[in-house]
Amino acid sequence: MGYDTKDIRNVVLLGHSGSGKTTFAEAMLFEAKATNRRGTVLDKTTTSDYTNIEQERGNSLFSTLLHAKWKDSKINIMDTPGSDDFVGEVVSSLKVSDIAVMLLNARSGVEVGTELLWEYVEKFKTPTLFVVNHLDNEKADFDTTVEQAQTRFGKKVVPMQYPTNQGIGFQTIVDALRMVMYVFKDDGGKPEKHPIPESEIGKAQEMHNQLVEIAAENDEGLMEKFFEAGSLSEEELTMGLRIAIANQQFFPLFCASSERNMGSGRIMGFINDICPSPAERPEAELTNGDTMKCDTSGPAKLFIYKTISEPQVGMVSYFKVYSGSIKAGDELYNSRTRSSERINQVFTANGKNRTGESVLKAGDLGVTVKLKESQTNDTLGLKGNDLEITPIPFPASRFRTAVNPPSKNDMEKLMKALYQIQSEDPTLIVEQSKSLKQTLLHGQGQLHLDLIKYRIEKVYNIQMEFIRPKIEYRETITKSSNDSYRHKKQSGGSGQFGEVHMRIEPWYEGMPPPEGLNVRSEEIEDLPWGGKLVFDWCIVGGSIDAKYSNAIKKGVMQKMEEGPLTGSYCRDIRVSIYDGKMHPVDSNDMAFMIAAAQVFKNNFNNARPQLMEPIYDLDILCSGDVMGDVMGDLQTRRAIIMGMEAEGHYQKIKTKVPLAELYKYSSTLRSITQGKAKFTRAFAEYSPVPSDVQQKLVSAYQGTLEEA
Ligand SMILES: Nc1nc2c(ncn2[C@@H]2O[C@H](COP(=O)(O)OP(=O)(O)OP(=O)(O)O)[C@@H](O)[C@H]2O)c(=O)[nH]1
Ligand SMILES: [Mg+2]
Repeated sequence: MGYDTKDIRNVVLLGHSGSGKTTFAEAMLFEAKATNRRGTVLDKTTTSDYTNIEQERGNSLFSTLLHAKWKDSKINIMDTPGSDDFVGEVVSSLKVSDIAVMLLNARSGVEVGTELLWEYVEKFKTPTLFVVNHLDNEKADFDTTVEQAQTRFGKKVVPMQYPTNQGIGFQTIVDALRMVMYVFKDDGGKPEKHPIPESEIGKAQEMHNQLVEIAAENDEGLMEKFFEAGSLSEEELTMGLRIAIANQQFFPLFCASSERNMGSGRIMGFINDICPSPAERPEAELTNGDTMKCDTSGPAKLFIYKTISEPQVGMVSYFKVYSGSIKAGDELYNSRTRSSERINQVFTANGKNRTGESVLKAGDLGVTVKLKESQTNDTLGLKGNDLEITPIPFPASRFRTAVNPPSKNDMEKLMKALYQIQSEDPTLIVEQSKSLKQTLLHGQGQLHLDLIKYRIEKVYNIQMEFIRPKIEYRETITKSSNDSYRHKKQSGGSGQFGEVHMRIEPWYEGMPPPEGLNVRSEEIEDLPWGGKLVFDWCIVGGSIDAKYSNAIKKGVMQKMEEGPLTGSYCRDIRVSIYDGKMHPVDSNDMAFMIAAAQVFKNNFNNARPQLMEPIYDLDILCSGDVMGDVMGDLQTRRAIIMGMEAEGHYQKIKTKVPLAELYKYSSTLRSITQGKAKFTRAFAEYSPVPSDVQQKLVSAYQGTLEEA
């Protein structure tokens, strides 16, 4: 029959690695009786981390779909990886979730992963609950954790609960909304409800009053009621908090020890009672700018947020029903591929276990298998209604490596496998670089690429080796040069003759016309690899017929594509053709092309050529205590520090660093900061290579030319 939209809750678990998401998910399933045994990460028995590689590593690497029934609700739970390398899994899960649960480790407070995840929560405007977990740890510090959360995420983070005996003996939580004290048995589970002891009543009442105020503040009617009566009924309180949470005006904070199975039941109760159903969130955005209501009576529409191929099954697609309902046997239309897809079966999932369902209604999350061509980010709907849900904004890559090409036969297999993985994981980008003559993989970090390698080797049975990627240099000039070249060849019958006089100058925006020359026509080329070629035809008196100008430009382009210094692309050059000679019989396109290429090269070498390298903007967020190590390391990477600012107990460093110095940066940063730093990077510009580096690169290239 399927769950009604109003009874569905889509929850994503977020948090720095090790904050306890997978253990918490396990506790939720167990408390909701969706499982009859509580697995542990240590024993490799959790429902969520079911893949071999996750169990080998003891970390989540994929987002896993789970679900549990709590009171009236079907709570869909997505347990995500905390490691920054797999942030793609987080972003896609956030896209389809309506509630985020952010776990904090009571021992370490707000961690760098928490900070970065918060940026995504803000982007998606997801209503969020905080859970302070690990309260049974002997170094647990609830107050500091709350304080850090409020400093970083604002005063809208408001505790609903607090522990009275955190640390090894942790077993009691005072709940300021319900005004009771929960006392757990040693092995957790359902707590006993006790009256709040005298000594705690004052504090609990103060917290309760704050919650009442929050409830009243977010609704005019409630506000009036509050002023008149001085309080709110339980129902009104619930209604007010519901509005406050849905509008991101209130981020309630809860207590838990997921290891000891304490706290998850109350949080599921809260999710059931107060958190929004998919229909209570803003309407879904469509690519045409419209929005769409989450309504089971609307036209059927689903959005694929994740796909993965399983050895025995083939393609497994995870989706959210955005409108209408989805049944086994439905024939839907994919507007990207313009072909129809049959939904043979629909399932709900608890990790690797799938249960067939007859129907899934609007708002629900589900799984189907064996779709033909549909991928992550595709919308499937009724034919004739091809409105698409806006795609998941996957983050830009931060890591690149090259693949050591195996034998030709294996290379074909490898490329096929890589493109397959890329279609499942949009944070992997496979690039066959023509100019570098290398196959490059762009991803989120060393761990991310290691996982790709693992899958290639284990699933596809192909050996893959990573090597250092080459850098895409650019070549340009720094002064002008005039020269001429005559190409003349006499061999038997008709010969070849072309003579070209050429000036080359460094091009810049708004430069004056070439001095002393008369420009008859100008072509401005935006080069596909960036920068410009400006080609001025300045021939007066017909010394070269204008019909040869194309051939001459071609000769120039040939050299621009394979620059004289290192064979890299050239850019930002103005070429002026001001004189030359033709022969009535022997001149032809080929002759002028050769002459132009040669005079360009000679000119180039005389024009103080300069190698340019890609520079990246690198923004690092690190905890204050590792700042010195991060800065010290940056000094060895030719980095230019653009700015630094404190963000709570974190430091944000803005730098510009040459790409050549960023090889394996993510691993180095992780190891020098023990994981207390994260970074993003984006291409910024090309800038001149220092002369000693240039010399080395040029002689290396000249060496390869001689060998050839
Ligand atoms: N003492 C204690 N240990 C916990 C608690 N929650 C989790 N752990 C332990 O901390 C470790 C990490 O827990 P996970 O549940 O794997 O953490 P996670 O957030 O899923 O980590 P990633 O998947 O790497 O992002 C495991 O060994 C858990 O047993 C807790 O509340 N108390
Ligand atoms: Mg996990």
